[in-house]
Amino acid sequence: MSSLESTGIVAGRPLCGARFNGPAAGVPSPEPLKGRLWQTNVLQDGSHETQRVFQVAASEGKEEVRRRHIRLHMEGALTARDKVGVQDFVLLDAHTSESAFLDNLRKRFRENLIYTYIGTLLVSVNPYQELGIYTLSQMELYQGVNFFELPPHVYAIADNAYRMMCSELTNHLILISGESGAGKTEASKKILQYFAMTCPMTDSLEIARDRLLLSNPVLEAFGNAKTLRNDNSSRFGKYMDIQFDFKGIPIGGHIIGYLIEKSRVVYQNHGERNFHIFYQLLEGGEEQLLAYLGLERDPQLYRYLAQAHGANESSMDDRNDWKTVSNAFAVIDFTEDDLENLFGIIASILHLGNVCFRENHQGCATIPVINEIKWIAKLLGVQPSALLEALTHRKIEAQTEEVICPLTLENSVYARDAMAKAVYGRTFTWLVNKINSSLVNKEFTKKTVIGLLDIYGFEVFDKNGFEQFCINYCNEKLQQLLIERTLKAEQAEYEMEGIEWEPIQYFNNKIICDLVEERHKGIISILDEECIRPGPASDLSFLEKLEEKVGKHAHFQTWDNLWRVWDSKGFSGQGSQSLLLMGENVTTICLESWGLKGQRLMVGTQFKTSLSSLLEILISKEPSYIRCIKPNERKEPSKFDDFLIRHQIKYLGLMEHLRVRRAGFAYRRKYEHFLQRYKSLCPDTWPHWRGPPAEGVERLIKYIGYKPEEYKLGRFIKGFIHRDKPLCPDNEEFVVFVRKNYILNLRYHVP
Ligand code: AOV
Ligand code: MG
Repeated sequence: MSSLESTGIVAGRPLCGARFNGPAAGVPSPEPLKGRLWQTNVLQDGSHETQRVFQVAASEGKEEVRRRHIRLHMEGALTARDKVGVQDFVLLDAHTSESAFLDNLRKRFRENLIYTYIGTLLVSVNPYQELGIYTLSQMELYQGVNFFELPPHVYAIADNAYRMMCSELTNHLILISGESGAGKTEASKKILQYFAMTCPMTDSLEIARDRLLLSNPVLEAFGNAKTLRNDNSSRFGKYMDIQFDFKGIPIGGHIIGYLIEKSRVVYQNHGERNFHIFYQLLEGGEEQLLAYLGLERDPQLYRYLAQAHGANESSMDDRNDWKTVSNAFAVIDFTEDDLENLFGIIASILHLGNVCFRENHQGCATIPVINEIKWIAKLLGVQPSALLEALTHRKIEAQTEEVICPLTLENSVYARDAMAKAVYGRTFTWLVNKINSSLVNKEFTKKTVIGLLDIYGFEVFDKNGFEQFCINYCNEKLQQLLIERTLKAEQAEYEMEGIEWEPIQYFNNKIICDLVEERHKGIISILDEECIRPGPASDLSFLEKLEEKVGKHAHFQTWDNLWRVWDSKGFSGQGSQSLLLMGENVTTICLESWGLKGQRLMVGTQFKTSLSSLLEILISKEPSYIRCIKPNERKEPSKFDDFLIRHQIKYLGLMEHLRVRRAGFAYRRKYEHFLQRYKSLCPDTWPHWRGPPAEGVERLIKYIGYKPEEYKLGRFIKGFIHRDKPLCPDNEEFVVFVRKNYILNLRYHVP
């Protein structure tokens, strides 16, 4: 038995960072290598199931909990691997099939183990039930612990990002993706809570922490809604920076909101609801407030709430949520005036929806009952006559003057709904800005951030509008980013380093992104052209243009006045991987344009632009990934729908990711850093190595007993490109690659 295969778990704080780019923060150098050892068992396939136990000098109590936890996990892993599966897919047999992948996920799900790693990427399956795994003691457990020492958890991802940020003073990003209802928003909330509860804190900064936490319920009230796929579905994209000072104290934050689904204000699919805030206000609002706003409690009295019949079957506790939101407003510094204005607007929208039109003899729209108009005018502080005119007339700019024309009944209804949507959209933007001004911390100039991205997940309904197109396009872009950074960049790095490597095939969805966004040729460009072309634009003429310009594209199809983009020829013919569907009224929605430095930007282009600036933000940070999976369509606990999950494994590219991870080298360090960190494991290099670092590393690795296939030494490269850092010609680096983190985590000896 080589020294590696023997036992070998060392006490002390974790010795190597879970990720290949560095040690965990606050981790002392490996000098104090004393303490207890734990048995590590090598399984037949050479993998290791046990977790290293180490001592945490600071807290015996915590250590006890951790040890018990690890023991339990160990027992589980060793005696019942068949039952609970493996906690890292990398440990599955060498030629893992999709079925084996699915089996492992299923086994774990049955045991309520919803998290599994693929290397450092976390796969999470929505349990649709409270599991008791987000307690304070769990949070404590994961603090400062190396990735593979405890069962996979979203806290491990959070903690790792935090520690890396603290030690290397770099900005980080936790990118959460998955389809609608897969658990992204929940994961992002758990991460935020983790930081709030575990980071160091001072009295004066407690308020900043509370505001960060409480921004969530407020934004969810206004930006989330019940859909057929998720009772609390995010209807906007959210990117949040949590800012930390140099001591790692959370000091503030900043939020960017992306394209709120405004159409929901006036229309919802059958069984869905409008944004939560409307129901919360009616259900929980104080009598006095409702009287002031002229509202009744029953949602059925309002057209914008009643039409989809979704209000009755909600799992949301609107009354309780109202209390949470009211309390949050107080902490986030909303004044009485702010709230009066805000709820004045929300109430106005409900009144607006109830405005009815009638056709007069000339075929023009009139408003026979003006009760609602009076309420809106009062609440918004406008003249009733101006409002009446805005709803039933439109201005046409003739050459020298403005002409006021009456609207038809149909156009008035459209104007009413457009007004409601515009008002809501702007109110949401105002809300985000207002929250930001309370989160910003001007005192600290030097700060690092951890970004959290929680967007609306991929979704397809029976009826899909322009918003679904944008949402799904956004998901394609994120998938593209993931492919670029994990699959493509990873393989390119091996090539550059001269590491022997058999390329792994993957489906690159760039072709889908190009189809949507390419300049002059993509769908968004075609849409813009159609909208600004003189003469009437209609969905039909747009459809014709699409047929003409992209009709022959392998991933595009039109039928029955609908069109879709999809990937039916996905990676190795595995069926539908990406899908974008489109309903009617595209051109009308896209004609909604607004001024920007004198230009008029179409909504699609605007979205594309904001997405590309989001990607710039994302690319500039060191990423961690959480891939969320939805277990069934019925929002039920314990139901593992093989077909649905297999489909997600495919289009999330998890198998490809696993292949790259498995064949790849999870851990890589510059020679000097590697040597510095592990020199104590070999008498030749301990305490000092005087020769070239590369030789020292070779000596060390041989002494430890790594097999040749377990490590590779990178070649000397001038201008080595490290991930996103630009080529830097003076930076000569040597890199050592080690295949599995486990090797370093679990197998070393005290010399
Ligand atoms: P999403 O963010 O991915 O969908 P959510 O995070 O809102 O999905 O999760 C949907 C629901 O699943 C939640 O409201 C919870 O009831 C349940 N859930 C999710 N994660 C957990 C968990 N870890 N533990 C217990 N229950 C959970 V969307 O915003 O629709 O794309 O667009
Ligand atoms: Mg969500």
